[in-house]
Amino acid sequence: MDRLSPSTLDRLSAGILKPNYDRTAVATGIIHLGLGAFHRGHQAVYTDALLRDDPRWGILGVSLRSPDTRDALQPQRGLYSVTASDGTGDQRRVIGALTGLAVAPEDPAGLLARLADPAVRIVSTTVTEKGYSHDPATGALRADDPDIRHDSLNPGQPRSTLGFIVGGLRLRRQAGLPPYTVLACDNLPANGHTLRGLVIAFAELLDRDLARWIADTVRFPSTMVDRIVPATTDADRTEVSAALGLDDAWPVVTEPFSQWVIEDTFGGERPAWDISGAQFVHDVAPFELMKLRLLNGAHSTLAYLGHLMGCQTVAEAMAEPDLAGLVEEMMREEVTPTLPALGGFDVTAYRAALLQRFRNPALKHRTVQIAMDGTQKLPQRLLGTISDRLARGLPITRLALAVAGWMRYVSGTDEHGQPIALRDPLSSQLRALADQAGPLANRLAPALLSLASVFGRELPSNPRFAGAVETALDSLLTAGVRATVAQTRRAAR
Ligand code: CS2
Repeated sequence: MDRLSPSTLDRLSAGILKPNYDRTAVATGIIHLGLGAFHRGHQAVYTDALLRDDPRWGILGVSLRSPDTRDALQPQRGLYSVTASDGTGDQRRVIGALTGLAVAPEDPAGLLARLADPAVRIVSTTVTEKGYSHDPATGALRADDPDIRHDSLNPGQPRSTLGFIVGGLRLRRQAGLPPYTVLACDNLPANGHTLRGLVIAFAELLDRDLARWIADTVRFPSTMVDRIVPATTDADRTEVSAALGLDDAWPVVTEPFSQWVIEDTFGGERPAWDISGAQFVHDVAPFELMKLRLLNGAHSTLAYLGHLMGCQTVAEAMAEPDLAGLVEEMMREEVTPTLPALGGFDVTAYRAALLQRFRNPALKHRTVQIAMDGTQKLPQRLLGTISDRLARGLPITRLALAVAGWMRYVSGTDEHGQPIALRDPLSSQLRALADQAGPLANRLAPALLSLASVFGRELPSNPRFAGAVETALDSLLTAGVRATVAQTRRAAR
């Protein structure tokens, strides 16, 4: 089969949308750090839809680690397909928004030079939670992070997200150019505000005047991003290529739903992403809190408890009646009352739509993918909700089980004694704590709660929280996951 590329686009199967603009006229106005499936299935799609009207916003897609995406997409000159599937039908579209592909470690100085190009007015990020070199419990910079240490000593050859963002701004300031707007697109609370604090803290390690210039001139709008985009599998490649009639080495397979809410505080011109369906608002916080706590909180709960029950995918976890019931009740009874009111927004319909999205049989979203990096995800997904409820004297039964599910998961073996492969930046620390504590809840729970970068200092010393988590973990370890989920549902009613 021929490869998808500009010269084969005419041979695409009928019914597949393709770029409706002249790609050779598209300039690079955005540099995106973190060229994963999520960016390609979300922000790049919104951008693709406006390039015919405004070709200034092509995207240079940068991978910060692996060359895999560049290697797959370079022969396709950046073209790839996005398939949106709800289980009954597929919509396919070829995206042409990537004007270039780069692998940062191959030429860090070259990337800094690109960042200094005045035509680039936005630098966006999807580098996952752990890509911000911060302490998830507090949002503070981890100055002892090896990449941060390296970048503060070698600012001309950075490795980290912060090193590149600050390095590019430094060159622009030296050249007397205006800065770019920095657009965080990861699932972090107040992601723009958090990234701003980290960028300034890192810049302070290099040059106080630069840090002040950044604080005074650079804009960091916060965003709420939402689309479920599982990692691409070989089966996806085969199926998509057959449907396209052309070989696509790295297609994106996702759901029809997509949402992007952006704080409208750009430093200069910005793409009219609202024309392609994004929402520019004054304050993203209520949208962000709702999404992180309802969608991502439920996702992590389904991932840990579901994986322990033997479910490979979110859809399989949703087919477990007690688990699906527990998650629905947790969202309705425990999470929703902590959310600020969003005028005119129907949160009941939002929850129902989420459960429907989780059931999407076409997605095959693996529980292990969502379970990874739990230490970076728990604070904004579950612990913030728990703190809010404790402060109001409200019960946390189901949320505590979700946290205990994470503890059971990171303890290292499943109910059949099989090892669970842990993927987390703190995995060696987790393993050591779990090994030392052994499989006893009254040792394992306090050991894991001592991780201040995840739980902070206040929460673990709250006896209601510590007690609820330990009780749930004890039940998971002694009665098993299935029985505990069913029992917790009854107890929480
Ligand atoms: C998921 C998210 O992998 C995960 O942890 O919870 O990537 C989720 O699919 C997206 O946030 C949906 O917008």
